[in-house]
Amino acid sequence: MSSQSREQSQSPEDLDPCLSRTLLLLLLLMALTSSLKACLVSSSANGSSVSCHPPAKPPHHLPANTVYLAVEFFNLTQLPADTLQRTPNLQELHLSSNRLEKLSAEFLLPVPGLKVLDLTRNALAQLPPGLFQASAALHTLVLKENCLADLKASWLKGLKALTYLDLSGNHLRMLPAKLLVNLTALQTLDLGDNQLETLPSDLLRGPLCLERLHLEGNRLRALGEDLLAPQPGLHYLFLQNNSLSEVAAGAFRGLRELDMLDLSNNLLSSVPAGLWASLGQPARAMKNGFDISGNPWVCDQNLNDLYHWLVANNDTMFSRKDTLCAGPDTRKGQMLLEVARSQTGLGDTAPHF
Ligand SMILES: *[C@@H]1O[C@H](CO)[C@@H](O)[C@H](O)[C@H]1NC(C)=O
Ligand SMILES: *[C@@H]1O[C@H](CO)[C@@H](O)[C@H](O)[C@H]1NC(C)=O
Ligand SMILES: *[C@@H]1O[C@H](CO)[C@@H](O)[C@H](O)[C@H]1NC(C)=O
Ligand SMILES: *[C@@H]1O[C@H](CO)[C@@H](O)[C@H](O)[C@H]1NC(C)=O
Ligand SMILES: CC(=O)N[C@H]1CO[C@H](CO)[C@@H](O)[C@@H]1O
Repeated sequence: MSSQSREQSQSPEDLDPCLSRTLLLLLLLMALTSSLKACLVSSSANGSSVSCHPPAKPPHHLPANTVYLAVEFFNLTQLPADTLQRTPNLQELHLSSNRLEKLSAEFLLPVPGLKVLDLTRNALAQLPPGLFQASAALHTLVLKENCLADLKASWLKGLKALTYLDLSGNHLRMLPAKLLVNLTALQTLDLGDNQLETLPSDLLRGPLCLERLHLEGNRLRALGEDLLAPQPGLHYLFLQNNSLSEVAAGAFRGLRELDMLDLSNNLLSSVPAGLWASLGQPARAMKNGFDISGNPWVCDQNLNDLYHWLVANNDTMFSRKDTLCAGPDTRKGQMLLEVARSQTGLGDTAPHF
């Protein structure tokens, strides 16, 4: 059997398909590697989409009808000044994961129809004033994970249609009061993972209907009465991972639409009575949940108002097991919700003060 099969495998009739299979594989491999070295270009009725990632080389020539351009993961420190000169129809530009330090003020002038600009993970420490003077169509601007430390309101001039602004993961310590004053269409603002210690109290005057506000991962210590007042339509509010120890009694007063609130990992030991009145049951269901875990709650009678609110809203409470009392000594380590149940007469055991 074995000698026969060896004989067979050496016969010319069997060598042929074997060789051609190897050749085919080789050709396929060559085609694959060469296609990896070129940008992907696809066309549709709307125009061309060009997508470049290493090991391809950044593109030299772009089709004049390019509507979508991605040049990502190249570590480019700069772009040729005329990059967009011959692509007047461009709608989306994705430049994430390069090392861009600067953009010229004229960079976006040739592309007034641009709707999306993604500059995630670059090295921008500032933007040139006037960058967006012709960007009246831009609705999404992502500047996440750059080196912005000090914003100027004038940088954003011209962004009449902006609905989504992501400034997370920068080095922001302060914000100018009028930063958003003309961004009337803004729906999502992400300021998470910066170094903000305070916010201008009128920061949110400007947008007519903000829906999502990300402030998590900063160094905020207090939340005042005024900040959120101009945004009664807010649906999502993220304040986790700050240093909040004080929240004003009226801080959430206007928020009649809130579906989600994250206050976890702060320094709250108590909150004023009345804070929760406009949130959750019976006013409305905070349907996407709330999280107050990771705070050093002092579970005494000062939390009575919170106890009642918690019991009424227990269905959408996140991280119950991590929402614990840090004091007084007799309650240390107990679950806040259990204490709330016992204090409102709903628990199995009802130790009173
Ligand atoms: C073409 O543009 C229209 C309108 O902007 C859009 O709805 C459609 O999805 C686009 N088609 C492609 C293939 O990008
Ligand atoms: C970009 O830099 C990263 C980190 O230094 C490196 O891992 C990656 O290979 C670089 N990419 C290119 C295309 O040079
Ligand atoms: C807002 O718009 C007004 C009116 O067009 C203009 O005078 C002002 O400079 C703008 N402010 C900012 C910060 O863009
Ligand atoms: C909060 O901070 C912790 C520790 O610094 C981190 O592990 C976690 O991912 C952060 N969570 C959010 C939601 O930012
Ligand atoms: C999920 C959950 O525990 N829901 C409870 C909320 O509180 C009411 C009344 O106290 C209970 O009936 C629910 O089961």
